[in-house]
Amino acid sequence: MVLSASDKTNVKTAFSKMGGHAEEYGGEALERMFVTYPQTKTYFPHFDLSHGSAQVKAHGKKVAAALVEAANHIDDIATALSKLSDLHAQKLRVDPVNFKLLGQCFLVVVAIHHPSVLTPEVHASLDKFLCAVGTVLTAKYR
Ligand code: HNI
Repeated sequence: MVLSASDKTNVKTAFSKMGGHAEEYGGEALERMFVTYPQTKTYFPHFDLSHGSAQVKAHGKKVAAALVEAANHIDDIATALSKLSDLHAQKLRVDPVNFKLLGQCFLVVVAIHHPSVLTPEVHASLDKFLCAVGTVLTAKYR
């Protein structure tokens, strides 16, 4: 998954337009993932997954912060997310298909809140970026 120079610019611009809202978008993306793809709930048996759950919001903040961190270190996402990669591979062992599902939900949330940001080009760049993040978080599975 090679991001071109314009992909990198598109991703950084998109996150800067999201501004401080990225954190709540993380929670919205998680809620959509749990509702639309209920099999993803199996990884969170210890969470309250009901609408408006404080746990989901708090977790969404963490996920979004990791995405912002990755966008800020877009030339070396593997190093930026190294600890998270260890966690997802060694402890959580989330099936890689689920990263695609969360990525799609995040794109939908961006589309809803920022329709003008999500041109086809930016959509494609964000999709590549989210795939790259998923690849990093599943890279150490063995
Ligand atoms: Ni994920 C924990 C980031 C995809 C299941 N995950 C985290 C944490 C971050 C994070 C940050 C908190 C780590 C910590 O507390 O130190 N996760 C990300 C990112 C993506 C992602 C950036 C992809 C964009 N995680 C997924 C997916 C699933 C998933 C697709 C399962 C469907 N993650 C988890 C679970 C935890 C978790 C489970 C532990 C939650 C807890 O607090 O118990």
